[in-house]
Amino acid sequence: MTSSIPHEAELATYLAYALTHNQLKLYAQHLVDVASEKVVSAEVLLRVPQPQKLSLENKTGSPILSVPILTEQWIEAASHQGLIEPLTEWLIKQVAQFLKKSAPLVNIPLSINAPPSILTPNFVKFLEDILATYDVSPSLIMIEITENQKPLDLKALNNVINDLRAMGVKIIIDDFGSGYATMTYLVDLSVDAVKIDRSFVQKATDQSCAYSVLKSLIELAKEVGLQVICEGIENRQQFDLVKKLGSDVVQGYLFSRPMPLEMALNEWKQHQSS
Ligand code: G
Ligand code: MN
Repeated sequence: MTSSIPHEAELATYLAYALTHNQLKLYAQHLVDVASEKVVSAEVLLRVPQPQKLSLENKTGSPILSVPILTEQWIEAASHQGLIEPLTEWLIKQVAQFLKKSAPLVNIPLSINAPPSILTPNFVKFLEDILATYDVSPSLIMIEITENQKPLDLKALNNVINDLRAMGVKIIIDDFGSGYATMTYLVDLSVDAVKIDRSFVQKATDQSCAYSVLKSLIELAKEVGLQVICEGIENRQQFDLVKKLGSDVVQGYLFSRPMPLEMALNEWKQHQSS
């Protein structure tokens, strides 16, 4: 076994294998309304089994990995190796099937992470078709736009966003405040909400500078009429702080760890009846 970090092409090979062999798993993490502390939605998170478990071998015949690969690294590799589209289409199909199956029990909106590169007119068509096939309301779908490294055609992106919003899909800017194009996103894209990057929340309880930045980011988003989500809430102190600063919704280990979709469904059922 080598200890080197594998090349993106190797990761993409694993990912393609896992995708075609049905080995990818979807998890969900709750989002909670700040005022009522009730679950209002959930974020869908991809879990890729570590390659040792895929029993694949590299060219020299030995298992490749000894370092865990983070989800972000899989997504990066998929983006650069032409796999992000099939991956996202697979994910959307799974989500639509899950929403259809759970509809008689609970109706909880699910958010999906999508890099801007895949938000094209074809994507809109694909989503529309899948939702129609499974008879799922677009109001149960939210898209979290993650940031791209590459410069973007923001006008084209905003056209896609407008089409998605016209369908009833909600759009969230993910990791707000941390990307190089954050302010441009805010100015040029018409979205519903921002999710403030967890680094600000986590530093804000003991760093006055981070506190000021967090306060300003929340005020800025509210000023332009957006809903504010704060992520990475791990304790009551952080929750009380973002509540005081006006966050509408929170996500984090204080309320829920990411869990398999089926487990999340059971929790929602209990939650609804309590
Ligand atoms: O930025 P994004 O919305 O994609 O965030 C989702 C990621 O954040 C998931 O990988 C999840 O495991 C992680 N996460 C969720 N809640 C917490 C938390 O309270 N603390 C930390 N450190 N990470 C979290
Ligand atoms: Mn996200």
